[in-house]
Amino acid sequence: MGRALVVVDFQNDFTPGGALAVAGGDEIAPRVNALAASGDFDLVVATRDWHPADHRSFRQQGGPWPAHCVQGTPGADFHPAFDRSRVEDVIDTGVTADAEGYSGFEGTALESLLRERGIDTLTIVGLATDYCVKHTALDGLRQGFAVTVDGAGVRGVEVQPGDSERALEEIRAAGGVIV
Ligand code: VGL
Ligand code: ZN
Repeated sequence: MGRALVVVDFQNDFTPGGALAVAGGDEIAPRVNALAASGDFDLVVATRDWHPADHRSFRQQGGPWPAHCVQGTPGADFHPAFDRSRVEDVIDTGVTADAEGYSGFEGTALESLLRERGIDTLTIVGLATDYCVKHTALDGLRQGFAVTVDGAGVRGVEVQPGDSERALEEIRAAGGVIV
């Protein structure tokens, strides 16, 4: 009956100045760090968007996004304000050219890691509300985890205004809790 904190893609390219900047993406740091240090979690894991240079989601390959989070580049590094001292595992997503990888569960060891550690309850924070946070939360719910998304610990890309609110609504409709 364990609880995990899942910090999604808190990386330079998703924060102001980055290739796919999320407005206010850096502002989540105090909340993320406080949750990680709270002692409320049996496990803290971080996901990382970790793409090859020819990833299919990039515009030069016909995808929707500017090149971002290219493996080994500064943009793919965790944001410097993210205190990773409590992070036990890092889960990389979208690591091959044709893997979309919006969800931390897609093609990764995240589910088996959580099961091994007896985790049944997830709190999710990070970037971006309307993409990787949303897909990670929905997959977690599908796999039977109780899922809470912490509103102060997430920010969205908002390709269309209202995308983040709609994403949170979808998570709620699927059984998640937004606090
Ligand atoms: C993300 C767009 C592209 C995210 C990742 O982390 O939400 N969004 N790749
Ligand atoms: Zn990506």
